[in-house]
Amino acid sequence: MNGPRVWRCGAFALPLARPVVMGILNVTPDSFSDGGSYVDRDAAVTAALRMVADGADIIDVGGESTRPGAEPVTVAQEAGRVTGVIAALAEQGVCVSVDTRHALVAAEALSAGVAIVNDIRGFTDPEMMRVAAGSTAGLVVMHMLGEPSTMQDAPAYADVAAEVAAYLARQAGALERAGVARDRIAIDPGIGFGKTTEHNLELLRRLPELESLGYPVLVGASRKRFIGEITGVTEPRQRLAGSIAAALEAVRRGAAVVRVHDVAATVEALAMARAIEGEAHAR
Ligand code: HH2
Repeated sequence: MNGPRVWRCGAFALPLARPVVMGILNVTPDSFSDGGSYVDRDAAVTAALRMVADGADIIDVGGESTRPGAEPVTVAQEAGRVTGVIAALAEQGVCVSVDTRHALVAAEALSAGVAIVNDIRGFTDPEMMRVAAGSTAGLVVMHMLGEPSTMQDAPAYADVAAEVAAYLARQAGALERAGVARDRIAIDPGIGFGKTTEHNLELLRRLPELESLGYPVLVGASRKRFIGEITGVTEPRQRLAGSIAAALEAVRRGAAVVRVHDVAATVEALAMARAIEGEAHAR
């Protein structure tokens, strides 16, 4: 890739020579695919450590579902859901990311020890920008069209890949101007966030255009609805095969980080694909 060789995230420097795997931990009662499983803190920590043992490099902790139609939570509720789990995992040396669009949650998560702030709003909120710039955390700038509650109401683009790339370049540039070192920033097309199935497919197909911006590209396609539309698998938890295909194709087109629910299976599939490419076998 054209970008940095490591992604600097607080105390961590994640090598980008092989794909980085981000395991998803939703501590929400209503997330679309695994909601309700990890509301208990100990169960959440156990599940996260399992993902680390399976080969996850990062655990992405989210306390608010962004599923269209999800129950709204207050910022205090969201912070309360995530901080205990983050602190427990950070204490064990895990590279933890917080999935939030709220500056206050990001600030509390940073105090609890997160190494990465993953903002689906792409740091468009000035307060979020200030919190991020004042930290040493890695930052994921994601593209979303509109707001979660309305984003799937007929999303339209003249050229989806060009518009997403322009947005990501603009937001990453704004972070750099606010003092964030370039090697702390990753960019993400936001699969499913204000996109039709065709938009998602085109973004994956044209991932090299995003990679050429020079930041590591993160892709989160795991279990998403467009996979169900293509494969006919309606139950999100059963979309493993389609999710793995999407992760492999994303990596083949330049993704540096994949955000996934099924860590063990994804890690195995990536190892196999890498071996075929002639890369070193060991992960
Ligand atoms: N997708 C979801 C949430 N956060 N963050 C990034 N950077 N990229 C993504 O594609 C992304 C994300 C949605 O998936 P999930 O967390 O499984 O569900 P929910 O929104 O219901 O919590």
